[in-house]
Amino acid sequence: MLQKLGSSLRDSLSKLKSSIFIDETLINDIVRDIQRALLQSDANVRLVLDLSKRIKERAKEPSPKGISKRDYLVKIVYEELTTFLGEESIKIELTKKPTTLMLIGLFGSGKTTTTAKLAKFYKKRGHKVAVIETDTWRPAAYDQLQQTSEQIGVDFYGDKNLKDPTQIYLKFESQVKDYDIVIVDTAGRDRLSDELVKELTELNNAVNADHRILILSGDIGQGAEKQAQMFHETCNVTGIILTKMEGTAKGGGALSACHVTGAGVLFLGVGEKLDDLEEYHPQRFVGRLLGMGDLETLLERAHEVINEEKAEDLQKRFQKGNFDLNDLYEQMKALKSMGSLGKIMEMIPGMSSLKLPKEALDVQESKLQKWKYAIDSMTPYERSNPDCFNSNRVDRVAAGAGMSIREIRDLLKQYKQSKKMMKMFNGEQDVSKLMQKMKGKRPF
Ligand SMILES: Nc1nc2c(ncn2[C@@H]2O[C@H](COP(=O)(O)OP(=O)(O)O)[C@@H](O)[C@H]2O)c(=O)[nH]1
Ligand SMILES: [Mg+2]
Repeated sequence: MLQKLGSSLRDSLSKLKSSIFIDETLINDIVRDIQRALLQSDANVRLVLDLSKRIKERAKEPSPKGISKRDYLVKIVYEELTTFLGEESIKIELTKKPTTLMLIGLFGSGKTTTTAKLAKFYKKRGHKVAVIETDTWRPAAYDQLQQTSEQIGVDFYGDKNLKDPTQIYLKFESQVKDYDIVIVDTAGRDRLSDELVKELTELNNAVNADHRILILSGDIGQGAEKQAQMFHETCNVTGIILTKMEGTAKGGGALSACHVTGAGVLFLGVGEKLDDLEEYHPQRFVGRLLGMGDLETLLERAHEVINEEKAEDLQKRFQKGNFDLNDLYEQMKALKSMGSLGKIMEMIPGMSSLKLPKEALDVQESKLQKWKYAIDSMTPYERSNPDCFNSNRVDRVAAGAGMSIREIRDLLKQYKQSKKMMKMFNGEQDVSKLMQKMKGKRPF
């Protein structure tokens, strides 16, 4: 996500890290790089100039005791960029039952898709979710949401025969009382026309939603500011979700533009699939952009896919030090269901700065697939006792899996490395120390 912005920002930070003298010329240079990177991401010029001024001013402060000037500057850049792109994470509070969310926005911004993504997000967390389709403008919305709801397993409400959104909502209002969360999808237009304003105002009065969430496409860049203000006047927007953030170079501009409107960004849409939704945490996000890795997000995601029981079980096994090939297999499966390796790599400290080419990542994915075959070809005893492998066993597994001996040996090597990593994870509670240890190590 925002690869270009990320790599330009990382480049300017490495300039900082590798320079011998930290003087005004260097600081100006770095600030100019950051400006360029943000402007290319369609950030507003005035905001970028403000940011530059703050960085330069703070750079004049003497660095606190025990911190080098260089590290202090990295910290300043990190903090100022975080403020620029959102400051604090905000969350949708689920204070009452049902908590109602109404999603609004223009045509094609991603309302219906995001309705389904949110439904899945909350269902996964154990909430009882209902969705209501009130878009009578685009009949396809009904089928689209009905199908995805079925796929996710949440209850869908809608009526194709009614033409008035408010009427549709009122028809189902009493039926959705017992849900934890009700998500109302609405119709858009290609601009905020009088007709849409009238429709939304009426619906908004009827729904009286706890959260009115504006869906904006990230590719409108700084245009987000104006759109957010206009929708705010109509519906008093409580939060924003930026979609299509994975494919646009303008995401940085969109994020900073949302921030100035005062309505915080709740989530980012990062793909067309139902799982492509991320909670937005500005600090972690900037950490990722700057290549500091994001252990927390990674662990959060890992937690979701390996169910709790299994996670506990795995953790216990790691602690006892009897991590075997069965566990490696589970770990690989979990990694696969977390999404593409590329996305995961971005979150592991130290990995993002490796700048692995796309082809290398593809190879890794196919390697995982092969290793799966290999592990399948082993006997249960071998899986639980990987140390038993001699050349006979390696030969047999290679033949069984249709792989070369070298590939099997690679797998066993990988197993040993993972085991070592796991030991490290266990012993170390302090994240910064952990990051130190992980530097230069590659889990895959
Ligand atoms: N790449 C990408 N596409 C998205 C994302 N969110 C929505 N879309 C696509 O944007 C298009 C419009 O989405 P839709 O939900 O129908 O928009 P609506 O008119 O606001 O309801 C669809 O093709 C979606 O698949 C996203 O986060 N990333
Ligand atoms: Mg729609």
